[in-house]
Amino acid sequence: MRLKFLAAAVLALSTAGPGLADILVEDAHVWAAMPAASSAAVYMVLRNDGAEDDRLLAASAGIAAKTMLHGSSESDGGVMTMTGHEGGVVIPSGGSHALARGGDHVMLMGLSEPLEQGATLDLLLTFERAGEIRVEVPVDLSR
Ligand SMILES: [Cu+2]
Repeated sequence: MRLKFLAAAVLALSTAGPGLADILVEDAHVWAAMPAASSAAVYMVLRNDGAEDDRLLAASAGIAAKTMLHGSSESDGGVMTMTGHEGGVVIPSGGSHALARGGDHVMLMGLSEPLEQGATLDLLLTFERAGEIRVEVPVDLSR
């Protein structure tokens, strides 16, 4: 009970800080092909309720040696390639942008420990306007 209360309090803090209200992070989860994978992807829907476009500039997670913003594209031959989003990912005002399988994602590389189904991972997102937003992301290898 006590733990549950603490978790709720932390969640409230992370979404009610100054300047953070315009960006909402929904349905975030960490996915990897297997628990022992050395890299993983984080997917989520980013909603922007603000009057101006925002941009996801960077992400970081303590569990990963390196974290990057990636986009995916499929070649004519059906081969998926990932490329870095150097300029960030735009979240349109009044709209949303999905980081999803086969598209944009946060790439965690050089994981220091295996991913455990149901565990949560601390992810820090940096936006051009909204600043830093901390998200507790559940590991879900089943999706
Ligand atoms: Cu990637």
